[in-house]
Formats: sequence, C-alpha cells, structure tokens
Amino acid sequence: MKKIILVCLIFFIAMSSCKQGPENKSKVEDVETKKPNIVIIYADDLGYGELGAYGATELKTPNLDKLANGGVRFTNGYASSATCTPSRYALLTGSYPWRNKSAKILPGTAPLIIDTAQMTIPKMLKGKGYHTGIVGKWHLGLGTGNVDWNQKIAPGPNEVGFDYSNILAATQDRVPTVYIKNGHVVNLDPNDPIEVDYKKNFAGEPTGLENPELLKMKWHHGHNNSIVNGIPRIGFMKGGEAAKWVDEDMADTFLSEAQHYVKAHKDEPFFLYYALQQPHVPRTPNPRFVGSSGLGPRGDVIVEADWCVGEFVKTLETEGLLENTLIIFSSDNGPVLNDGYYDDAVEKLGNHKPGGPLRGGKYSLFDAGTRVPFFTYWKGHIKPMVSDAIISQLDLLSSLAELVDSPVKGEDSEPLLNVLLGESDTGRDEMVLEATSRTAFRKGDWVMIPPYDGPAIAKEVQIELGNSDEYQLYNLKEDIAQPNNLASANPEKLQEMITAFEAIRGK
Ligand code: NG6
Ligand code: CA
Repeated sequence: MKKIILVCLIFFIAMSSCKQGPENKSKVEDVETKKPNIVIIYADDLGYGELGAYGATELKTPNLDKLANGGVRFTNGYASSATCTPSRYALLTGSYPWRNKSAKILPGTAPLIIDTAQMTIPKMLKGKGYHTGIVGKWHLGLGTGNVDWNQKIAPGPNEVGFDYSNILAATQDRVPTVYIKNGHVVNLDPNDPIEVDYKKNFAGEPTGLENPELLKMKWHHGHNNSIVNGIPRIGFMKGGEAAKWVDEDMADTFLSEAQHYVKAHKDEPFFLYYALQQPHVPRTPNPRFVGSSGLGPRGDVIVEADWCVGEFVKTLETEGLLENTLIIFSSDNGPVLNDGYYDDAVEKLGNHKPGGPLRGGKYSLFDAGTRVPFFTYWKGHIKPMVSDAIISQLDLLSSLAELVDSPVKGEDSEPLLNVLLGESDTGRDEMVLEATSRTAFRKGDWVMIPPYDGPAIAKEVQIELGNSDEYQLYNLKEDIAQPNNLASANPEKLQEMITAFEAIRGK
C-alpha cells in the first residue's frame, strides 16, 4: 500500500513539474523577446563626408540618410584607428588596438588576433541569450598560424562569440578570394584544393606583375600577385576555382546572407554584425550600379552599399522587427581614393569631398583618418537628433552591455548607452587615436599629435599622414580642418595634453 502511495506521489510530482515546465519556459521566452535585436552595419573605408546626412552633395545616399536623420547622428563619432584590422579589433573587444601588437593590417594568412578567452560583443550578448552572427568582412586573422584552407578553419569568428559566420577572410584585394561559412570554404571542390602563400608564387600561376594582358583592372601600387577574375590581388593563391567569389556579386551575396540571417532568427533576440566590403578596393559595383554615381566605381559602390542597407532595413520592416532592432552604423576608417588600382577614383572625384571638412584620410593621424559617419537608429525608441558628444567604436561593448543588463565592461570601453540612445550628450572626455601604429590624443575640443618620423604625405595614396618633427596641437571646435598648429602658441595646453596622453599610453 505504502509503495502504491509512493508511486502515485512520484507520478503526481512528475506530472505537475511537466506541467510547470512549458509555463516557465514561455515566461522566459516572453522576457527574451523583449530584448532588442542589435545590428552593427560597418562600412569599409567610408569617409566622414560621404553621406548626404553628413553633408555630401555629389553622392546620393537616401537610405543611409533616412537612418542617420531618423536617429542619433554623431558628429564626433570615431573609429579607434585609421585602418581596418585595429578598428575591427577595438570594435569587437572594447580594447585599444595598440595594446595588441598583432592588431595591424593583416595578410590573408594571419592567425586570429583575438584571444579566444577575450570578451567580445557577440560573446557578451550570447551570455544574455542572443543568437549572434557575422556576415561580411572579417580581417582579424584565422587559425593559429598555418591554415589548411581545405579543412575546418579555426579558431575564427565562431570561436570568439559568433554562432554563425559567413565571411571574407581579410579584404577584397587579398587572397584567399573565397567565402568562409562557419569555418569551411563555401563550394570547395576537394579535387581542387586551395593553397595560399604571401611570400612566393605557385609555379606556373599568372601574376599581375608578369601578365598584364590578363587584367581587367590595372594595379597602381602593390596588388600585383595572383589574378582572380581579372583583378590582381595581394598574395598568391592556387586552386579553389569553384569556390572563388564573383566580385560584382559580393554586395548581393552578403545582403542576401544578412537578410536570411534575420529571417532565420527573428523569433529570438539576435545580434548581427553586417560588415560591408564597400568602398574598399577593388571597387567592383554590380552592373546594376555601374555609372550610378557619376563618380566612377568608388562612388558607384557607395550607392550600391546604400541600396544594400535600404534593402536590409526593408527586411527588418517586413519581418516586423524594425521597432525592436537597434541599428548602429559606422565605418572602420576614413577615405582613400587611389588605394592601389587605377579605378578613376581620383579622376572622377569632381567636387565630392570624401572626408568632408576634415584633414587627412585613411592611414592618417589627422581627423579624417578616424572620424567617420556614426549613427544609431531605433524606430520608436530613439528621437532624431544630432549629437556632438565624443564617442568611439570602442564604447560599443560596454554600452551594449548596459542595454542588455550585462555587467561586462571592456578594458577601454566606456558605458555610454544614454549617449548612443540620444538621452545624454556627455560622451567621452578623451581617447587615443591610432594610425598605422602611431598614436595621437583627443581630449575635449583638442587633439595633440606627437612628432613622428616619416613622410608628411603618403605619396602613392596622396594622403597627409600627420607626421611632423614637431608636436602638433589643434582645436577641432574652432578649426575642424586642422589648419593651425597651436602647439607653440599654447605650451600649457600642449603640456596638459602630453601628460594626459602619457598617463594612458605610457612614455
Ligand atoms: C594596404 C593596401 C591597401 C589596402 C590596405 C588595407 C597595398 C599597397 N595597399 O597595404 O590597398 O588593402 O592595406 O586596408 O598593398 S584596410 O582597410 O583593410 O585596412
Ligand atoms: Ca578599412
């Protein structure tokens, strides 16, 4: 009898806990669905003056303008660096790239430079129940040093917090010129294995240097190694014919991947890092966009990128997600015209000013190197405004952590959620800016550039780098174009800036 009672009791408890299970789960799910989706859209080499919302008159970017003018448009939004890898490193980890010696422009064969134990935006969000994905440019290294492109490639994005990845390994101008999905080369034919080398060519393979007759795009400097789709690249590659991307389809490919990701994860909170490849070289607009800007291929791919963002936002809208998605848009570094190919970027520039009123460009310690378009958009949650607060992409980790109630704080990442959402205009007070391993310092309205050896102007790209024998000091509020070096007129300000800079950077 006792036994029967015991069995009945166990049965009863089991039944009631079964009943409780799904009820509890749906409550959890309820809470989860209230978490906003987060999308970071990140352009490659897009300058401060490139969008209508930032003053461009010669280029039409209606889709990006609509977001920028409908959200918080920052006038002092910065990438950490004036080149790609360090900025992407800082964006994802919240740490200054100069703390990591490997955070420099990487070849396609470089090992992963984010420690798999390091905190990242996707890792932090994953910890709060988000599904996390990256579509587009990676450029943070893959593997541990000797990648076999025909096997699983790891560690990579999936080992630093992304549940899903579909990437190009480095840059569009570097081999391997293939897409890599969750660590595997897409469309790889095992009978045609891929080999990659950045030092020497593979016997019998044509190169840009030796076979100009095979080129549809001519190289100007660098970019004369393996030829893929008639475009000479950086680095040598052999095999993988079926896996090679079609450059003119890249924007469409990443767009449809991003749209697919959203549709596949619309029922759970998601984080998507949509890393556009435009307008980095080689500029290869889809035929639909050729001639669309009147500024040559560089302008055309910006128009194409703008269209992609518009289509992507339409998908959020038709899926009913726009009111529940925070969109953050920025660029990894400032603009460059001729970055190694003859593509009419200089010749067809006309009156367009890629850096807007700013001095310098990509690779530069002057402001156009790192000050970039930066805006947030969240329909129904963010009121349209222009913010002059200083904010760095470094701050996204800690700020997004605040948004999702996570205690995570990045090493150099300031929690500025209220600034991101337009509820405060008190941004950062100071930050170190980086350009090809040199650093400068912004504090308040002032920027100080220490003396550096090296040319004042990078000849090939025709950009002022910020190098000088002397300290430079500029007041950006009064002189946004940095025309007047105030260092000798303001020795006290200069000293204050040097002291504050050294306190962070060390002597
Ligand atoms: C430079 C390339 C440039 C570009 C850049 C990386 C040469 C001469 N120049 O070394 O074309 O690829 O690296 O750009 O090879 S970034 O936006 O990814 O930092
Ligand atoms: Ca870049």
